[in-house]
Amino acid sequence: MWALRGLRGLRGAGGRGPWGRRAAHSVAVLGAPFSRGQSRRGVELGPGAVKAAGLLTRLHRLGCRVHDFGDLSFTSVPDDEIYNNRILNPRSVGRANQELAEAVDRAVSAGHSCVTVGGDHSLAIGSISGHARKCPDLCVLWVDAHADINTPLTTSSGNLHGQPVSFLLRELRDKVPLLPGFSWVKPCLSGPDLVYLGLRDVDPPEHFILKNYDIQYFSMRDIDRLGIQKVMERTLDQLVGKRQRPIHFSFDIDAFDPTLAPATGTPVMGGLSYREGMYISEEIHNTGLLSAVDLVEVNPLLAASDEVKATARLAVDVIASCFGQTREGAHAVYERLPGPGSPDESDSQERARI
Ligand SMILES: [Mn+2]
Repeated sequence: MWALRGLRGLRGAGGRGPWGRRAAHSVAVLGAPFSRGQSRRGVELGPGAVKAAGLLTRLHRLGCRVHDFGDLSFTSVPDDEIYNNRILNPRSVGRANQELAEAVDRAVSAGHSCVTVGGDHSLAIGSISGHARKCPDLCVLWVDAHADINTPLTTSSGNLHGQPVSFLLRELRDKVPLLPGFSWVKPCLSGPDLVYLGLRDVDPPEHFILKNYDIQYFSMRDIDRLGIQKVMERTLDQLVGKRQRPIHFSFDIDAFDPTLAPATGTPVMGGLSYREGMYISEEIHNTGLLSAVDLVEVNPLLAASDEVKATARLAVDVIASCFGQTREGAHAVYERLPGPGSPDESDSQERARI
């Protein structure tokens, strides 16, 4: 059983029940203040910023049953030596992700949709692994400027936030060395279970992997060419067209254009517009199959305070759209339009006549 089983069969109905009311989501919100998958200070403050922008209230107002799981406190690993002259903080990243995997597994097993707020994108190793324990047939939509699929042998930065997907793919098993702290990680995805959206900064080895391992991706150029509607149609067709299964939505805030999301560590020009971002999230909601979300890479130390607020608000908008916020409006709590003959009105007219 996975979190949103009750919404099955509502695809195309805007996620609403037969009476126009939304089925309530039960949502666990998990803060993951982790930054050691990359080298810039501040991304561990992301969960605080996104919560300060009103995440819990927004979900509550949408009619979700919200369970605030607080922030994980990750075990610190002293003397985390560089691995193979290249990989930074392997034991810290391995350990934090092991802890996150357990938390996500618990949340999903308790029947919640799990929202992990990062933190850097190395967290997807734990979040997807934990989700897959309960939902082994899950699929992943990865929205990002980057493919994050370097292996520890192809990375040029040594930062593990650029490598999480390589640890998750079965096809790359024999290309990825065992890092200290990673012995618990078991690849849980195959190429066809994954689609990328928003790519525009892909390293040559990553491009080689995408092409040679038959991984579907829609770069920003593809979005320019096809339009976001067609791109989402093809994406969902591949992931859940043949069989319904839980969706893991892994959203890096740097997928957006830096003019919209400046407070992030590796911004790249030419990203998603606000409307494209909302459309993607709304379509994910409309499947009725969303089971877990990662919202990562908001870094409050890398921009001015109003820019940080705008970036965090954008993150909240993405998550809210995943859980039923619509741009055309909704009337979840509004059941009857008052008319001249409604009881209150006739009482007052009666009184007026007397
Ligand atoms: Mn990323």
